[in-house]
Amino acid sequence: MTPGDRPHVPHQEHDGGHGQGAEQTPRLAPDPGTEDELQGQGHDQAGTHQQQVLEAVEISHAGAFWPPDPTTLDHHMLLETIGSPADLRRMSFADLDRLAVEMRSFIVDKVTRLGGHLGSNLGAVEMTLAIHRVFDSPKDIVLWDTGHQAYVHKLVTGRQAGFDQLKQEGGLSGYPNRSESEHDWVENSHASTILSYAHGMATALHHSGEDKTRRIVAVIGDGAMTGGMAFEGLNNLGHSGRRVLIVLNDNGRSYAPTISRLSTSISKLRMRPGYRNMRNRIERALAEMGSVGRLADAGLNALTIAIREAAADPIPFFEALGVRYTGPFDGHDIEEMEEALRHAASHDGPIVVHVRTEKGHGYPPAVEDEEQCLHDFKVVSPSAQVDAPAPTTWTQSFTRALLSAAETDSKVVAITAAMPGPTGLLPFQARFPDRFYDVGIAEQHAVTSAAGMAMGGLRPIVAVYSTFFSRAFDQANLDVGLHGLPVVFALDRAGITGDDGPSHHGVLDMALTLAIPGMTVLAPSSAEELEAMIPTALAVGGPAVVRWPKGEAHHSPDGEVGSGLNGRKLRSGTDVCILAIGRMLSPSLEAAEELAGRGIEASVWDVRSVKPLDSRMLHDAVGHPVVVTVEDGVRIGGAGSHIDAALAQLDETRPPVLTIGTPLEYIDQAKPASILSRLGLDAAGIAASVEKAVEANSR
Ligand SMILES: Cc1ncc(C[n+]2csc(CCOP(=O)(O)OP(=O)(O)O)c2C)c(N)n1
Repeated sequence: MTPGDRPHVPHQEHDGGHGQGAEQTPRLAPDPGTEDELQGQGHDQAGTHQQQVLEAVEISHAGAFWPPDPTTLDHHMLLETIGSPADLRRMSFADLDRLAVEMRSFIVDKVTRLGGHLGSNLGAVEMTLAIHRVFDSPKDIVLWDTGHQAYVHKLVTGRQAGFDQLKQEGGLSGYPNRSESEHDWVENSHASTILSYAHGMATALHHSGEDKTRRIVAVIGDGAMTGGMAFEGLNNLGHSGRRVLIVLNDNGRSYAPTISRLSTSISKLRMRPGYRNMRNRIERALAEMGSVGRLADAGLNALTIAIREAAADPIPFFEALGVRYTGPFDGHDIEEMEEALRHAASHDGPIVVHVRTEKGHGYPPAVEDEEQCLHDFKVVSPSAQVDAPAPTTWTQSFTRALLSAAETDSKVVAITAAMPGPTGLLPFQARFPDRFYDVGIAEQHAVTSAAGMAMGGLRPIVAVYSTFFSRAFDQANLDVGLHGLPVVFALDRAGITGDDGPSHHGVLDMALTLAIPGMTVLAPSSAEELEAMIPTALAVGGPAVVRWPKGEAHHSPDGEVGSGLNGRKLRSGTDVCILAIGRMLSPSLEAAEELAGRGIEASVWDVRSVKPLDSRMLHDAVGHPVVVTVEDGVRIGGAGSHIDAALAQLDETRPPVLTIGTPLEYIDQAKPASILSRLGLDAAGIAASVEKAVEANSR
């Protein structure tokens, strides 16, 4: 298979691979339990999944490295010898454990200096090493769901040097990236897609006849497993019988503890040694029976199901779908992982290898971070004064507005798709635990669930990043919009977000939400405006969006805010009317100042409500010789196009309208300021565009 423009990968075999010279039988654990224990376990579902996962398998502390041993912190001797996965296969298990320590110290060092995903990567070290020893990438295809946990994969595939530019402009991506390596297949960051990719690639291998010689390994976290697409992919894999090995990396967490009964049930079942040993004994007996045993192996799943049913166990979810299950295994024990993977690799069909890991493993600041295990690490700007109070973020303003709305109206509830911390909902959760809903990484479900809540009389606020809202467009359009339901979408990280690259920019929400009939669309230009707009959005009585950018909030230039759905004029001039959307007000005002110095007098409006538009503002705009709209989302189909259409309706002979926004292209990672400047969306760029438009019109 050569998907897309992928170079064809030669199919050489290697000694350490799953296909040749590899031990095929599972390692058998000592037998401390009996079948009676299997019967005798309680079925209490209480307690968090995280606790149960932690209890399910005794995890190894190999690879723990903090406080650092100076001999390993300063020198990455083994790491320096790793240029490709083949180098791992020459190493002893003792050296691999030491390599894991080196990798952790390397990752902590780079990520704490440059920012990036930390806890997720520290937890995936041994698992990744085992995968790359057992499978022969890129002949075998290793796929990462979300892709935020692939740093070790990058280290193993010859990209150590790139870590000095991790997530920087022109530097190493924080996710797999096809232009970086032939070992990367998917450029992702949106969760729960990998089983679908895996199914598709397995189907392609089937068509090309390569499915007997090449394996597909799909790594997915327990958090990502909560997404609808993951279930759809699993269902299809089980039904089609495609040969895919799924590594379920179960650390019990998304950012916060994972919202999933599925993993909880499985962990409870597997923690019973009786079950595990029984299955191992059956498998061992079948292996000893040779070809007869292989035939009988086909019946093992049915037998397993029967055993579980007899024990009134939780529904064997995977196997009911036709996906074989093995585990759980200690994801920090490379040897155990390898044996589990080799064994699973011999299965001719879809199989889950359930691996238990600890998020942040080996680094106490991450392990002990209850909020999100240092899921991602943000570097504080060196220019920030140590003693100065941290500046208010847009998210913090939202939190304040949300709390205040919830105090006023007991029907206000808040919903997150597995991101309570980043979307600012934790204080709400603490204050109103019964009105807080984390639905898992399930944006589509979140939105339709909100529709149901609104039908039942609640006032749901769905707090979601702009980029992840795209997932739920259909639900917002039909399940909320078509029914005219009062659901408020609180879209954080709208606009250019920066170092997470093309998949994380929030440049589509404006175009998407404006296309939904009856949707009110609000864009605050400041923290104060944001706080004013949440009650406005709740008051419109139908679907409404409030969208704001990432990072430090702007403040209202004159300390004032607008009201309701009105625009607000901040500056008057006769040469041009600038209609600024949301955060673009600030650079637009600066641009107007610059233009005044060049003899061009501009009116500037803070549009505030992009839909409906303030008719006073539209009438004022058409009275100028030129109108310019400025937004930080896609120009085509965005707020500017919408305003242009409204002006055309108002006055057929309207003045020329210049729409400034982001281009229809995938925008690479870089600091937001650098991207905005490149796109002409900073004050200087806006001033230059406006000046050109005014000059062109006066010719
Ligand atoms: C569709 C979507 N929604 C939200 C996110 C934000 N997000 C990134 S990683 C993550 C948690 C993933 O948890 P898990 O898959 O268990 O991986 P872990 O980090 O725990 O290893 C979330 C919610 C996302 N990437 N994609």
